[in-house]
Amino acid sequence: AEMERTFIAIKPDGVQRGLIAEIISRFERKGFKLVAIKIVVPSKGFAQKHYHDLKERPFFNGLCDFLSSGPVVAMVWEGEGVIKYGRKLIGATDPQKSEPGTIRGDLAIVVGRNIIHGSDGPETAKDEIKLWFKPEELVSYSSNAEKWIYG
Ligand code: DAT
Ligand code: MG
Repeated sequence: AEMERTFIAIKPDGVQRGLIAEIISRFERKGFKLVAIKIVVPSKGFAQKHYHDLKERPFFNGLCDFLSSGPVVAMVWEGEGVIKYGRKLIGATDPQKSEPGTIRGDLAIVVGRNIIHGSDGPETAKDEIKLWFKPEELVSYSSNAEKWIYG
């Protein structure tokens, strides 16, 4: 199995709406493995670092204010194809365009409150995991379910 890791964050709206367990359970039931998790209130400067690719966009300031407005559940999930498939589980950026069955499709309505973040590729996954977690916060372990998930 070609194991990958991706960075997933439940944003302040998802936390405040009580959707932590709902979101974790979708990744967990799929068969992905949780290898790091913490709850933090990012500073605005940290949010700007996280979203640095978007700094020229008109919504950048509001986005960074929002991400730093309350607790965020930061996670690293591991599994075969988890970067790309994690984005599929999340759905399109604009919840109006997200398919039903996706996290944003089922649980959000507007783009500015789309409840979850997921890395968009291998390079951003690596950078975001490094930004949010120290190496020792990532836990490598084997799960007994793996042989039933991957065969
Ligand atoms: P994604 O979170 O799907 O990777 P992105 O990286 O393009 O989307 O943008 C990051 C976040 O910025 C997104 O989750 C919500 C916000 N955002 C994106 N486009 C926006 C827009 N047109 N207006 C307001 N907020 C927007
Ligand atoms: Mg993005």
